[in-house]
Order: sequence, then C-alpha cells, then structure tokens
Amino acid sequence: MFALRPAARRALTFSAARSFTNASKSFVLPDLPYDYGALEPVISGEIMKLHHSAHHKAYVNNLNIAVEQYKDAEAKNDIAKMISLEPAIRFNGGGHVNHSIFWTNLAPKNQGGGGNPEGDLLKAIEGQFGSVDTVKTQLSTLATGVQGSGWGWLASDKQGKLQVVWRQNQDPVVDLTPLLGIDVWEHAYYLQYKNVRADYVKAIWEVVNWKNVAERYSAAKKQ
Ligand code: MN3
Repeated sequence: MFALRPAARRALTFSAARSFTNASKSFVLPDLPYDYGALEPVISGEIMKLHHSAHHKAYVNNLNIAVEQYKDAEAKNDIAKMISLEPAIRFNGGGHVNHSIFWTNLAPKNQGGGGNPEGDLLKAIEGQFGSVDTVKTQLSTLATGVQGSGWGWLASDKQGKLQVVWRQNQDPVVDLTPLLGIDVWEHAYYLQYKNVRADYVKAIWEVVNWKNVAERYSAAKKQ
C-alpha cells in the first residue's frame, strides 16, 4: 500500500473511498486448518462444524457490525455511542481472537496432535511446573472449574514466564500472550460430552498441537 500522511488518510477515509476502506478492514472467519471431522473421536465433526461455521462466524459478523457503528459514532464525535458499543466489541472481538487461536492450537493426531511439547517450551514447562503432566493438570483443573462460560489458558509474559489463567465469557487474554486455550463454553462440548466438562477437558490433550503452542511461546518472548 502507498503511504499517506494522516490528514490525507483521514480525508480518503471520509471521501468516496470510504466504503472500500471499511470493507478492506472487515474481520474474516479464518478457514480451519483441518476438516470438521478430523479431530474425531475427541471432538465430533458436528461440534466442530457448528462451533466454527455458526458460533465463530456470528462473532465475526457481530464484530464487524459493532466496529462499523463505532467508526460512524467516532466520525460524529458521539462519545456516548462509542462507549455503548464497547461491550459488543469486547465480546465479539474476544470471541474472534480466542477462537482464531483455538483452532490452530488443535490438530488431528496424524498431523501432530497430542504427545508432548519439545524444545524451549518443554524446558520452560519443566523448569516452572516440574513436568508436562503438572501443567496439564493445573490447566485442566482451572478450565473445568470456570463457572458458566469462559476459557482456560496457558499464557506467557515477555520474559517467558508461563502462567495458567482463566477468563470469563469471551474476555481475551491481553496482559499476557495467550499460547494455548481451552474453550469451556457448553457449545464446545455439550453435544458430545453432555454435562461432563471434565471428560472433554481431559480428552482435548489428545489433539493439542504443541508445535503451534511452541511457536506462540517463541513469538511471545520476541515481543
Ligand atoms: Mn467457542
């Protein structure tokens, strides 16, 4: 893209090019890096299809609507309207960010899902938690215990210190770099695991893509 001075860019934004500018910035549902049924028997194809094509898609659609309305309110200096849109941006934006990470955190067993981390991530886990099993247990316990809807995360600070944290609803992890998320909203497991969230959380380790988690860990330390 060509560079414009801020004033010129603003002028372009509010000119005839506006619809083009906004359209080019819309958030898009990412493709899954595997088929809907590829994580079976751990996560059913029916769950994956609904989760991706209906739930995640709705977050993306509603995020785009809210951001569009926010831009209009900003153009009118309508601060009250801008503030009123923040919860929708937080919820749908968080949903989009969280699920975009989640899909890549998982992989079919024949594409690297399951097993154990290697390299720097393995060293960090062993140094800080003692063993991979310990971090799995801590994250599983935390995620299983989230009241209502939310996420459990393995996250890192910029020094590479790992933390196991949870977030309510679709609140994204923003004070740390999220590495591995476990979605414990009922839509993520109920069709298959019914009310037994603990069984879903226990099984999901069989399809964790540790290579993706390790890449996120390396990137977190370079920020
Ligand atoms: Mn979900």
